[in-house]
Amino acid sequence: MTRKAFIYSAVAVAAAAGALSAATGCQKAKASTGDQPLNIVYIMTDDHTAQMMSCYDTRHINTPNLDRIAADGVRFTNSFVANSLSGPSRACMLTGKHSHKNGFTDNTTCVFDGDQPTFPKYLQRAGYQTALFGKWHLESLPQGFDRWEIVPGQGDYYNPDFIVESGDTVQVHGYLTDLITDKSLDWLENERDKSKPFCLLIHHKAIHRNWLADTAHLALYEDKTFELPENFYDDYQGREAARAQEMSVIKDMDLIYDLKMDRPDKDSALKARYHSYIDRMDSAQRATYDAFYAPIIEDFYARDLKGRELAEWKYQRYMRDYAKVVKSLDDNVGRVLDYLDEHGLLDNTLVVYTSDQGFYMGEHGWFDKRFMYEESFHTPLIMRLPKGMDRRGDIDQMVQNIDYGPTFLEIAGVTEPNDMQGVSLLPLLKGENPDNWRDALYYHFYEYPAEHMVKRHYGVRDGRYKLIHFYNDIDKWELYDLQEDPTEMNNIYGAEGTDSITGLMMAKLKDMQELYDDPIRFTYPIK
Ligand code: SGN
Ligand code: CA
Repeated sequence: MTRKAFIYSAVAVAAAAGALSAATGCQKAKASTGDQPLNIVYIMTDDHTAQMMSCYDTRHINTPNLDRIAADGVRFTNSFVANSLSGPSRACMLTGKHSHKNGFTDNTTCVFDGDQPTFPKYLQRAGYQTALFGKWHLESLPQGFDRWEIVPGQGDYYNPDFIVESGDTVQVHGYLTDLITDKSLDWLENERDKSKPFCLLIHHKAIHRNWLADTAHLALYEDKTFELPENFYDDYQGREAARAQEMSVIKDMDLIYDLKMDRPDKDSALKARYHSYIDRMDSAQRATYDAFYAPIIEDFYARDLKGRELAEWKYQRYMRDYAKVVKSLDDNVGRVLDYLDEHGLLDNTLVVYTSDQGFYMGEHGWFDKRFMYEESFHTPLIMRLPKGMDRRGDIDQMVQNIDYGPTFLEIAGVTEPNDMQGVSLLPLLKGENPDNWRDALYYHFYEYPAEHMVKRHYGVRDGRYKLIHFYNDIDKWELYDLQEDPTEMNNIYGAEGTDSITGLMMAKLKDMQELYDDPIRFTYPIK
């Protein structure tokens, strides 16, 4: 294959022009759907992946309340993030911009510049009451909210601390998913100015590592055997960056911290961290917790599992813990829906449920996220629609978390000019099928070297193909045909017969990097 022969094709140029007109917000500034401005309830969870929501995937667990949202509205089947990590995703969502534009590229080195424009600030200026409860993870304090309470950093599942507006930290007794919901409902009922429209952001820590379930749900799923992904024992052939990661269920899951096999005579790298979390429990919580795990721990060490038996035992425990944490989340989403219903707010409120990114549930043998591969590039996105938005069922257009801000602004009728890079989804919610919808998405991940050791990469995905470039201390390209190889096991970059599609995808990538003005770009044509 002669790389210099790649042609910057007319097709790709035309596609880029379409993406540009969409990205500059050509549909902006239409009025909202009715006379009264719509309320927005935005529920964002952490690391909740579509494989663990029954409205997307029925193999593993039931999530009846999440399914209610999808049933009364829409399910996006091609919903993605721009940078699959918590802080970066939150910054993209708030600003409507890719990471290089909002400045928050990774969790470890960045502090969010809270002075920059965000959708809550625009809504507030337009007369909305704005509030935020839960995980924030942007290092600087929130701006643009009439009311907020956040957890420090990742937050704690048990008896967590909250940072309140005075800057003080207050410990609250209970389980975090319940508490975030309690605070949100209390604001809706007792604190907001009911004469104004509102935008409420409910940001859960769940289902983040290390998947500590509410004691009330510990017994769930213990009899269930979860189906093992077919590529659980992936050997990463032809994918050097995938081989280099440290997020393997087999190798990197900590027996104590992740899998709770704690015993005084056992040690592990993350045992101290585990104790810093479970030591927050009060004596009643701890007694229930210890009583549940004691027989599992004894059985585990007595069996002395090895090889695939040990690997699959780890996978089953991981799946069970994650599923138990989802149970609290689903119940609490149900509480919010019930409140809105009982108070006559559903007809006039858009309810959004999404996550800061997707997650691996053993696919490629992994937990965690970060890669541009499908499971973590995707994020679930379902919306319960108010009166006047008639679309129901699946929306298949490619959407990204930079689109949420433009959507909320258009819904609120905000016409103030802004330089957001996302596109309003409102036409899709109204049942329109814009023919200039974007035909490709851009992705860029930066956090390396860091935990889990996923190398820096950027890439482009269209409806069929995905091209990824891993860079920094590596220079490797990967190309996937998602139609032929949906689990991305076969990197066809450089394979015979792929020259023209590689050229087309390179051209799309170049267009995207120009369109979004990313200062980190590959040199084209490749030397
Ligand atoms: C923590 C976790 C990681 C996880 C990051 C980022 N380690 O550092 O496993 O990838 O958060 O997650 S832990 O030992 O502290 O649990 S993110 O969703 O917040 O970006
Ligand atoms: Ca996350």
